Amino acid sequence: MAIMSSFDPTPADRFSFGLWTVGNPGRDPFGHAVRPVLDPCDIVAKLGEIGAWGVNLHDEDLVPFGSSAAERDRIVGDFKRAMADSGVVCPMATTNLFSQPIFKDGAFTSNDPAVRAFAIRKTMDAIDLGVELGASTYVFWGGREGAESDACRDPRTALANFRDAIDFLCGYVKDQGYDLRFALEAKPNEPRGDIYLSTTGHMLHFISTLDHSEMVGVNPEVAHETMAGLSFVHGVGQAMECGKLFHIDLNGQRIGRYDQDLRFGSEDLKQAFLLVRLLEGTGGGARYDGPRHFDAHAYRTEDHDGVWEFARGCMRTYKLLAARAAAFDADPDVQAILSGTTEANLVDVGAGYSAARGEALRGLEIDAEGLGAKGLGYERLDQLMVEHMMGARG
Ligand code: GLT
Ligand code: MN
Ligand code: MN
Repeated sequence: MAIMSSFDPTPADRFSFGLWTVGNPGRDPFGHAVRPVLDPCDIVAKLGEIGAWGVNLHDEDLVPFGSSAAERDRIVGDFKRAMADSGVVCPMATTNLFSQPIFKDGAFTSNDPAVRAFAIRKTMDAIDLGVELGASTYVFWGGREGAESDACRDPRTALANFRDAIDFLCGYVKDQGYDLRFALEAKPNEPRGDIYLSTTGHMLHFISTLDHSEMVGVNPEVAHETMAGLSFVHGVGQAMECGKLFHIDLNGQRIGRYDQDLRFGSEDLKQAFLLVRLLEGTGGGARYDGPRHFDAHAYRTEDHDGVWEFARGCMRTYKLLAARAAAFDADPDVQAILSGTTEANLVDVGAGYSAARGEALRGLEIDAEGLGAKGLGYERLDQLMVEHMMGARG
């Protein structure tokens, strides 16, 4: 029997993969599929075997578009048996609102009310499917909700229609009595020239305008914020700070490229380290306790063995980084540098303005020149981080 290393995944790690990720046959805009399409039941069995906890899906990943009610029930029945046999659960589901030609100019934001109605109705059915499989998070990625020529639509109208759709669907979930939360996923572009609500920050504000904002959070993706050249760690931190990190899409991405969806940690290892440190809470603050979902796929060079190598790699890298983050934060040299950075306010600004506190601030003796001249030790801190990541310490 193979000896388990502590970096081998177990269901307790809450790692999940979409059917569309490990099931990706390697098609791209320039080339055909390079791997046979896998049966969803076989994917679930294999995920269980390699230590994954969950499987996520779009409606159409499981039930082909246009299936009859009887076909749907048979397919879903088989899939539920495969889940039960493997012990793999379905924590998240979503709707495919981008593949069918009807969605070529958007779904919830289409100018055509018949397209918008079709999209909402499709989502209601897909929510039923997700709940039937046990999902507690429902993702909305509006891949086609955008434009190439902005002359086609006032962006304010698009946002109003998007809001109406989400409000309506929140109402549906409540009316059905489902225990389900929504997670909105931002992306700046691709497949549209520009996509509405392009970053996690845009999403967070949009959520505050919803009728049932308490049941809606975000599903940030590494690749999507990185494409825009933004700090993923800052976006995730903002979502965590306001209690809105409901789900997360982990993968690898280089700035300035198309949406690469690479193996987690395979690019920008330092950002990946800082992200895992934030999610695991080793540097302080609450730990994220939701699913660790890998929205990524194997290189097009791979056969199915390579796909499972890819999946193991995502999970092992996460656990390796978590261990490295814990060692970094336990390092006394790191603590010595960080100890001066988070002291309490000299006057209790968090308690709000009062004339007395304003006066107290004015009365403080502050050595502006001395503070400006003081070195902060961040070069050493960053080098310590690099050395921990490379296994040279701890
Ligand atoms: C699609 C997209 C992902 C989304 C998925 C959910 S589908 O693969 O690139 O980022 O998370 O709809
Ligand atoms: Mn994603
Ligand atoms: Mn992506």
